Amino acid sequence: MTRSSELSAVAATLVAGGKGILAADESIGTMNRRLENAGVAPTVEHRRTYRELLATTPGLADGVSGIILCDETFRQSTSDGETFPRSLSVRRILTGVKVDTGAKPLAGAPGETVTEGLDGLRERLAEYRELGAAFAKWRAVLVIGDGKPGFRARQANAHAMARYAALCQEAGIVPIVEPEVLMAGDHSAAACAAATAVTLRDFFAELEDAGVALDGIVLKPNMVVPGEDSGEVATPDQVASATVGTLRTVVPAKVAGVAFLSGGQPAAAASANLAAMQQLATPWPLTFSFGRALVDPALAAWRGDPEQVAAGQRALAHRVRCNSAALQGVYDEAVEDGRVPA
Ligand code: 5MM
Repeated sequence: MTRSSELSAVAATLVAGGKGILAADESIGTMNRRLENAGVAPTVEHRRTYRELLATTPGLADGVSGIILCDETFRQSTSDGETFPRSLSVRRILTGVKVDTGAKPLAGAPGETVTEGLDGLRERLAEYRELGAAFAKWRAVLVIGDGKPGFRARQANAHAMARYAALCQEAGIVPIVEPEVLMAGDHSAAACAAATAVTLRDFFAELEDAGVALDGIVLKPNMVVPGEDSGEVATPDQVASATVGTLRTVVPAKVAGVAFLSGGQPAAAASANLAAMQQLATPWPLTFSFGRALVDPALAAWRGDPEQVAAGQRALAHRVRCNSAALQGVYDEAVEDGRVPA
């Protein structure tokens, strides 16, 4: 298999078969805050135990094609002494790794950020691949309001993203390209659609200029939703139509697949929106790459109690079942309430 066909095969595997991606790559600071909010001491061992709970959930591979880890977890081991990548491989789950080093204030663009992490990336990617990474993730963060996302933030982030994606493909790793337009704010769904469209347009221009093979990437965008403080309510059909309508205008058909982030939406809303999108025609498979909408119920059920590991795993398995049902067109209230198996 040539390197480019290997990349497109891995990208296709990530988005196919009624499966999606679990984003468990919170940076240490974010993970610590989430643990503390759940009443769990923010220690290395608790971060490891929590990720082991997620990764070893029985039946996870039925609905999850890949898990994104942060560097810390990637290098840790599960209780049986296997590294996380090896443990996932045994479970038929691909390992991904977040390779950016976070969003930092962008000079000349007050209130906006640029995601960093290009220094030494070629060497880091070679090591990640050697240790079992099949795919990687880089997240750019764009905000809406007062002329934002502005040209400088879009341009700087798009350029960095394209350099990251090209380096990944050179290393034989599928890049997940995540330009997240945040839900934070009181903007309308129409403003979100406009910001998402202009952002994606800039990102794809840079990806193409950098020679990135689009059939060897997975796009991880936000859904088109109203700002969380807008008071506007959008039904799943409205979210689906606005999201798919926006993506169809700017995302090339060659892209291997689209795996949405949840962005802070309630878990059930994210599933309902994903289900509604499956009813619309698109040139790419649409799936999930949720973080909070998959793991928040598991963290709340576990709360650091060794006696509640199974409860945490049941909570994650339920969310995975709901989202897998959404992909297969069989998601409804009964599935959400756990009254019928999907
Ligand atoms: C899991 O969170 C990811 C890493 O975030 P930080 O580096 O800021 O800690 C994040 O990139 C995540 O993959 C996406 O935001 C999608 O997560 P949600 O919760 O929005 O689905």
